[in-house]
Amino acid sequence: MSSAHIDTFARDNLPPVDQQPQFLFDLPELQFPAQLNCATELLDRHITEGNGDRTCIRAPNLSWTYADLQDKANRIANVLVRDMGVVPGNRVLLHAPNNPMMAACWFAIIKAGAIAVATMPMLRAKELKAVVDKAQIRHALCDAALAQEMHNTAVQCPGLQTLRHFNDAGPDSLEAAMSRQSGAFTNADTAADDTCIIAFTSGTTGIPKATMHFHRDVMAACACWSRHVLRPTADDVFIGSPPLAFTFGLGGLILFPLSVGASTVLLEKAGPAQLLDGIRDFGATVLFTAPTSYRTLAPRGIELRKTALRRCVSAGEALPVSTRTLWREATGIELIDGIGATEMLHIFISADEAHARPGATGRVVPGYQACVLDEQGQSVPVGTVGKLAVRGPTGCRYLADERQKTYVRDGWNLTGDAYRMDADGYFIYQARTDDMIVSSGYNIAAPEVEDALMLHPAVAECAVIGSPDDERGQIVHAFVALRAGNDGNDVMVKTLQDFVKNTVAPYKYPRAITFVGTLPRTQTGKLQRFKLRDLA
Ligand code: 3UK
Repeated sequence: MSSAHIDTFARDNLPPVDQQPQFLFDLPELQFPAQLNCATELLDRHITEGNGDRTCIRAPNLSWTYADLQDKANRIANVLVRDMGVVPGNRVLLHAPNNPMMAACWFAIIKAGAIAVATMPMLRAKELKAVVDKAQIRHALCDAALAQEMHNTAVQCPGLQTLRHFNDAGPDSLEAAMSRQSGAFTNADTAADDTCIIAFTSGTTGIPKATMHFHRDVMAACACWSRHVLRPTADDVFIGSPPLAFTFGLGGLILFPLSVGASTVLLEKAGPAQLLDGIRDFGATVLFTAPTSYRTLAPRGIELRKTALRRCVSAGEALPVSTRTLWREATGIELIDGIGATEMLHIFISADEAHARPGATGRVVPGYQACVLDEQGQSVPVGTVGKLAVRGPTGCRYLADERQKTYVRDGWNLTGDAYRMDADGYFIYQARTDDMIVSSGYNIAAPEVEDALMLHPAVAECAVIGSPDDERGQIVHAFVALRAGNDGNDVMVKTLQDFVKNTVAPYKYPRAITFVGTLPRTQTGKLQRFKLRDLA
């Protein structure tokens, strides 16, 4: 393999070989050529194969064919290389809400052999600066709507040399520069193991970590979970809420639809109301969003049944049985649950609608191996709770980070999740390993208590943590958001406590209950239990 990177920063900062996970390429679809540019496979290939006229990206008042997207991406790639001085291996910051121009910029960066570092639109200058510093970024493409925060960042980051704004009509805009460039571009001849994206972990705690993924990793995600579990066709229309800066969104809204020549709907705002409108107006067939969003959308089941929606994917956090049932009863669609991680790029344990088992995330995705380990790193018997370990064609490569040694042990990726596996190879989620509550010597998984509470009709959302307690070490403490029309009083506390005692083993009941209006969540829809710990 010969690297196309002139700037060798990514390769220089890979974890030492002995700290990297073991990679598996057993499947025939994982035999990648030495030179591989994933933009050629995902985008240009369709034009070469005569499908340039097919719809690729849709958004309110906009529709681009594959040829349109290629033209935009090529022009931007020319701007990057000729105007901005980007060379292969440079990192390019991409800051925008999900929209067509952001997708075009993403492809332009990959085509140029540079490394896309996408960031969530809500990030503030302080957080953006941390990204720029960590990935040593000199070039940025930013949506004009986020110009103010980008400006505040640039002021604090002298290393940031070039910046262009898009979705902007001004004379200095990216669009103006694009109009002066050709729509032809020869993609950088990158090695399959050249880094093409640096993804920051959304993180529910602590300092964000930067993960590096290669061109072949991007294609592997398409070849494994998407090809074997989702099985989309060229006629599918994808839609969803996760930001493209979150690899769940990148896969679900760009990589997987484009890998099969399907189309994707990009929405800047994708709350339940916008999703519902989008599903109806664009005839979406495949939906990607988080469990909480399925709960909010479920009451609109009658309208959803009239749409073309056929596949619904849930990831990001554990899917409660009650949410799976709620969605099935409301829409007639069985959810596809899947656990993925930024470190692994995408989903590695999942089940399609025909194989879904309530309470289980699913079975290991073709191309991956998974097992459950004890504290000593030994495999535990079927049914025993332990640490989830996975390996496959993708895996954890933190950029210059000591935490590599914690995530990867003996070639296995340790995701930080407690799981048990049943005799049929289904993996049953328990908790994040740090969300296991130990009360009077009992191990209690926070999500199990949450699932029980969620079954009560008065409960809209809830979160459970272990609060320090002199007598018991920790006690189960629930934070509950009630549905409209219910009062958070002592009677309700007693009602919910009794309800949990009757649903799961009584020792798991929440000894403390705090009523809240909403629960703290990350931009990717993940519960921030650490914020509740501060509160408690
Ligand atoms: C948790 C789940 C139970 C789990 C992600 C799909 O969430 C993604 O990546 P992150 O790096 O977080 C990883 C952690 O989130 N988790 C995710 N999905 C599930 N827990 N059931 C699930 N279905 O703790 C995991 O370790 O933000 C998800 C695809 C790409 C992703 N990056």
